[in-house]
Amino acid sequence: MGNFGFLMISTFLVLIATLLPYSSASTTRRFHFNVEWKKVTRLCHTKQLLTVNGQYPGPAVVVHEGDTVEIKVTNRIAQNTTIHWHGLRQYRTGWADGPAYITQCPIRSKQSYTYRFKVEDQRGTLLWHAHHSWQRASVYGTFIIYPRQPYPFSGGHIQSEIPIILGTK
Ligand SMILES: [Cu+2]
Repeated sequence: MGNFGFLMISTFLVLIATLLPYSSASTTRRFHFNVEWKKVTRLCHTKQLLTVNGQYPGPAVVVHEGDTVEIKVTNRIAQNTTIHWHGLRQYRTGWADGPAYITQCPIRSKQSYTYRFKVEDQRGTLLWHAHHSWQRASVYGTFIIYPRQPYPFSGGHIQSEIPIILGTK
């Protein structure tokens, strides 16, 4: 092997060593949403409520800036559905945004769709909600993006947090 060959291999190894820490640093966070009916009792009245995983409000999606997010949504009702990640910037993944008939076909009954996107250059408390017909009246939840650590405020840690979702019916 000549000097040139050795130089090429050395350069290649240095390149691999430089890139490895970055490729393994990214975390993928996975969630499974079942859109389903649930019997709910409030103030002595029981009625069917459209929910995700039987929860109202639905499950919180909690991620960190830089994470890849995979949310598999399974439609367990008779009507079509989709979920929209409200306020989230989709960089090069517009098809994962969620509005039915705008960025995707609706998820049909008994079918699933996996939303896959990376959360980049954004942080804070957002909202996800159903984006088909009026399902958003009860199908919604928080989407929390923590900033990269250390946190950019004094003390560097969170004392307490209470997500508040404002909804109408
Ligand atoms: Cu929205």
